[in-house]
Amino acid sequence: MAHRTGTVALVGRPNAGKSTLLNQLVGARIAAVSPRPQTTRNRIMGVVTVPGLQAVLVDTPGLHGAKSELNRRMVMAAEAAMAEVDLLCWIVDAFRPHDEELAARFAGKKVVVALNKVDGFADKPKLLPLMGAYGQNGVVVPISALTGEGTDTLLGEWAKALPEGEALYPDDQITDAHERDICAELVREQVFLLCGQEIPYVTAIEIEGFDETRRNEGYVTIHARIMVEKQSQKAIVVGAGGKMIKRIGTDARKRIEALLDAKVDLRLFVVVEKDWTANPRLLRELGYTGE
Ligand SMILES: Nc1nc2c(ncn2[C@@H]2O[C@H](COP(=O)(O)OP(=O)(O)OP(=O)(O)O)[C@@H](O)[C@H]2O)c(=O)[nH]1
Ligand SMILES: [Mg+2]
Repeated sequence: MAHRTGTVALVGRPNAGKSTLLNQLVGARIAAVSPRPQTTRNRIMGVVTVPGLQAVLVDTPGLHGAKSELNRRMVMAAEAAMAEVDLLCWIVDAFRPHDEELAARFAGKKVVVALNKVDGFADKPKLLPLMGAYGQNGVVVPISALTGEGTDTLLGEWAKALPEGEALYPDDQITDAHERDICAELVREQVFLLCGQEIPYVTAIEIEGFDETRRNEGYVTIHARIMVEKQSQKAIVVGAGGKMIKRIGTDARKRIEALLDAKVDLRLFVVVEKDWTANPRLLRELGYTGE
């Protein structure tokens, strides 16, 4: 078969496992993953290269009924990605009932359905009714984004659906995202994992400094601002005696060190920016443009 190359958007509901699949396929943590819905806020690009196929992936925010300005821009970013790609890979959670609303929305589009989280099903025949229902939208491949089960079959189905073409990226390139932006994602991920209540949804990260003058000796220094909306939220992120911010810093640093393959000095500062989630100028500065 001729070599295939094309763009694939990972789309679906919040929490279905889109970012987990991106990380699994590129073999690194470049997208934030958490048990909370609406973890992803922007499009994140990844490249998967296997014999005969190069797929340029776009991880997108989950499709949901957006209310706030930030959420509206998240959904816009997902829709913009969907309009531009060769193929949609619709990630669905095998633990949830058939999603008729999105099925109607994707009808007639070129779609491969990834029925995700099947590692949680000891009894695989139980998946058959769901596979039948989603089969109306396209080929259905049961996968586990977490373990990688089924992902080879998924790539095979993508290859069948993508156009012929030569690879566009070197085979060791996994993303075009800037390292500093991925670092911001990895800090934000820890806020999603460690902070309760509304905190993740009022937090944004800005990398203020990324000093790699000693990178060849294996050291990188990163200064990041953790932005929240109110003083009371700042108190929660800092935690009693600075405990929470310390934990966020330690856990994020480990993941950033793995990404950069260097020792990292990660310095975090928590700042209050009143109502940033509704402020168009700040949203734009933070890269939440809806594109
Ligand atoms: N058991 C199991 N859990 C999974 C699998 N894939 C994802 N998860 C879990 O599902 C949760 C959501 O995963 P994400 O990858 O953040 O989901 P997402 O679709 O990117 O979500 P948003 O960014 O909020 O739209 C996390 O707790 C993951 O660990 C899987 O194959 N098996
Ligand atoms: Mg995500």
